[in-house]
Amino acid sequence: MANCTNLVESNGGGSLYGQLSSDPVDMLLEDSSVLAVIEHDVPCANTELARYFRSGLPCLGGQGQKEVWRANGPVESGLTGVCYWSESPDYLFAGRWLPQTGSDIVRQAYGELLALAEQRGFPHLVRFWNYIADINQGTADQEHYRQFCQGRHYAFMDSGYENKRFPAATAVGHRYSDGLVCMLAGRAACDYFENPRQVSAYNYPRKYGPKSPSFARASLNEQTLFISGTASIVGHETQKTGDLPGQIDVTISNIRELLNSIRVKRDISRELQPSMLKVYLRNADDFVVAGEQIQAYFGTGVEIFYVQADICRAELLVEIEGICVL
Ligand code: 3EB
Repeated sequence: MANCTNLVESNGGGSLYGQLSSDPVDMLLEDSSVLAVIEHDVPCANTELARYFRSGLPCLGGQGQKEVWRANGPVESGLTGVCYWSESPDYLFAGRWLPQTGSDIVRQAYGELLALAEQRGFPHLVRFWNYIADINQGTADQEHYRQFCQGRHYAFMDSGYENKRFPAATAVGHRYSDGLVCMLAGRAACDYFENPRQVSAYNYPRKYGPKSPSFARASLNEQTLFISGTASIVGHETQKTGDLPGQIDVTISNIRELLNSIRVKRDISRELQPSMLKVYLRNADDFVVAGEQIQAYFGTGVEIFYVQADICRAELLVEIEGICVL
């Protein structure tokens, strides 16, 4: 491809590749090895197409506006109910639009996605990306994020998923009316990891909402580690409210500690470095300052992509997700 940066060069099994691209969507979709294109910097609205999704998140910096997930052979795609899906021999990617907010629609959407993964023979959840409309709108337990967490919790319970099988995830917000849930699932088992510095999200106390968030801090599929959206949270408490550089420091320390604990568990001697980071900033104006701080920390070996997004707790200014090849 002409205009691509690799997110995952190879995952050991060599059958899933992630890239950032500035190629036109039509050109990307002509390639039958493309599992999914997620375009940023365009409104989040139902594309009515399999393999093509829109996040609703403005781009701030980095190479290209599209995330591209590819398999190493032709993919099959289709529509089941209202879930758009595509699959390679090893992976299923599916997207389900959310025409409104609230717990019930999320429960239904997640129920459909989990059933699809089961039916098509991909029972191992790798990663979810959730793009939620007006995520911080609504007060107390009616806040859209809390309603989202409640619906997701019930769907996982309905489908018999235990905490220990929750995958990595990100849940961020935009200002468009449609929400979107994207799911990556695999045929092969994943390992799921928690962060020693953080209370597991599924054990967060009641004060954060009626049902705790259902996700793991990282999923390992073959040799690819998917790091969940990570923020300035230690234990379960937000750190450095109102202090962007402080939040970035805590977030990076959290990622470091997560990677180090995985390194020790897997008996790896070298330090683990992410190959790609995606940075979500609440305030677009913070891009230059945040970019300098994050770039200075990670240097040039890491591909970093910046988008504007609302983050699930109103006081959080930054969230960082990533990929690391073990
Ligand atoms: C946190 O650690 C920050 O609800 O799916 C990060 C990643 C966050 C995923 C989710 C939420 C989610 O609680 C927020």
